Amino acid sequence: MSRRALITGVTGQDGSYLAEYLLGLGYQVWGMIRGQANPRKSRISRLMADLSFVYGDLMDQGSLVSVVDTVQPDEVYNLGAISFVPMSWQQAELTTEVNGMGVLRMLEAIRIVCGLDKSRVSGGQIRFYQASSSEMFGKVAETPQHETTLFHPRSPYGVAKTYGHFITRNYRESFGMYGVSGILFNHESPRRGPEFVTRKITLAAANIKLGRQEKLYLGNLDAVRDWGFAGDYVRAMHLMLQQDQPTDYVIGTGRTHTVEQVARIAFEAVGLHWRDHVTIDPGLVRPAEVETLCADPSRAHAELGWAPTVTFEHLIQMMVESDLRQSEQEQRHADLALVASW
Ligand code: NDP
Ligand code: GDR
Repeated sequence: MSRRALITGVTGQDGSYLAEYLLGLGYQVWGMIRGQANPRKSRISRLMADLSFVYGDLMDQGSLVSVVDTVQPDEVYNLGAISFVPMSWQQAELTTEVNGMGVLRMLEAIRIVCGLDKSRVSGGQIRFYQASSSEMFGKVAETPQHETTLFHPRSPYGVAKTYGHFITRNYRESFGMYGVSGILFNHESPRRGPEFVTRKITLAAANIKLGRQEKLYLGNLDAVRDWGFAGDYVRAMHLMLQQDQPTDYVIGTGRTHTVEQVARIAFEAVGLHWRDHVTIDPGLVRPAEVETLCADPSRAHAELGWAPTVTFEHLIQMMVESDLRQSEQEQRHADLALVASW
């Protein structure tokens, strides 16, 4: 019988790549969706026929028990979150509830469905993956960051993720649960939300090239990140749940670039110079910034055999090309609509 995976956050960037990847491996994949107008189909439209859906929300304990009971998964991937860091200052309590308490609720749902029976929980019947984040390192204690680097989160998002990280470890230590946290560094793709800096820049480069946007407003151009390709990172999530012993892993490329370098490469890809189009907006600078992040993924290399396949330059070019295609298509539709209205 094929294995069953439950994914929260299936409508997000990572959820869509993970669902695709697991379907390719022959899994039965269930996506947890929430709210009235869901699923948001933009990222998973091609997978709709192959996915199954269950309704639940990380804010609602009862719904999670029902979801786990219905799906009876072998593996649970908890990717659902409020993932945009600036929003976490505007909605700190909600972010804490979803990103922090939501993890506890899902762990409890697994425990309840397993009948609070320690042997069933620890017997590997349900393996749990928690989407932890390099944002937990925040004001970094050392560079590069590895699995034992001290955490110093700088946003309500990072603080909530740190709770989720430790409660996952605690359930592993308390109940013998197979629960792991992937401490993932920034990963991007053409499916990245337009609010995140790489996609904001690649979309703007495409739109400016096509005359559909005038300026690009950015915050801290000096921020340093370790950016990789989301498609590579979901392979690591799956590998983490296939090990004999559960443990946490740092996933990143070990290479860093600045926001300014993203802008330079993206605008060069459309034959423009970023300085001619970018304006600094101090309002986009965060109350407490994470200045620099760089992964040490050596444990993942050694134990999971995982390595990234897409370089930073290729990633940004891939995103610009996709945004050019999308922007051209939107322009054609707008032109057709104009003609039709004459
Ligand atoms: P996205 O923002 O693209 O997706 C977030 C998902 O969470 C959406 O599917 C959203 O569903 C869902 N969600 C939001 N609130 C709830 C809720 N209350 N209950 C259930 N689901 C909810 O994020 P990514 O795909 O980029 O990231 C996936 C996970 O990995 C997140 O937890 C993120 O914090 C973490 N992470 C991401 C990194 C990255 O660089 N991308 C790096 C490190 C960690 P809906 O469609 O209903 O809004
Ligand atoms: P991040 O990603 O906060 O690292 O969180 P984001 O792309 O939002 O910011 C990266 C860096 O770029 C700087 N920056 C800007 N950011 C945005 N969004 N918009 C701007 O205009 C801008 N100008 C400069 C930021 O200050 C920051 O330093 C992402 C999310 O996916 C999290 O969910 C995840 O946990 C972490 O990555 C790892």
